[in-house]
Amino acid sequence: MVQAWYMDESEEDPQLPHRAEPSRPVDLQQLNQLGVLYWKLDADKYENDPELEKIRKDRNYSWMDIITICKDKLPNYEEKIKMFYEEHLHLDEEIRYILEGSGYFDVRDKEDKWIRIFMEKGDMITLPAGIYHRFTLDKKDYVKAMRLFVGEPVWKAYNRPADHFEAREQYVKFLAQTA
Ligand code: KMT
Ligand code: NI
Repeated sequence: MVQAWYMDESEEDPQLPHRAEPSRPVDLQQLNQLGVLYWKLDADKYENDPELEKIRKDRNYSWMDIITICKDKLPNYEEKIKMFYEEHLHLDEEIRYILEGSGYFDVRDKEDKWIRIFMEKGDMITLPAGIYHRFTLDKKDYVKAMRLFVGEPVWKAYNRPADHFEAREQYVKFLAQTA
């Protein structure tokens, strides 16, 4: 089961859960309506997993690498952490599969409210092109994730506002035609 919820408005440490009170959980159907896809896999067998291979084949996720995000392992850690948490979009899907550790992906809903998605070992997610989002580690300060891409990766992030891009316009249209 995906673990997601609406966030509170507090300006406190972003690495805290920030669950709205009273709690407003978000289910997979709500995420799907935002164009967010989610799978639960067995991360212990990521090197040889027919389920993962099927997803990659079906969705053309031909490219992949593995990134470890923690102070000691990621070059320019502080700078990257800051970038990840700036609200931004990409012109392509953002696809992540958590192999170890955990973190939060935050996405904007249709009313521009933040939904926080807790991602831990075995969780795989696709954020659609054009969705405003951000990422932070949680208080455990560690994640190892597979990054996938359709063809050669483009890491370029456009911080909000970035509404004039075709990918954004397409995404806004997509939102308008789902329930
Ligand atoms: C991104 O683009 O936000 C990242 O690669 C960081 C998250 S990977 C768990
Ligand atoms: Ni991103």
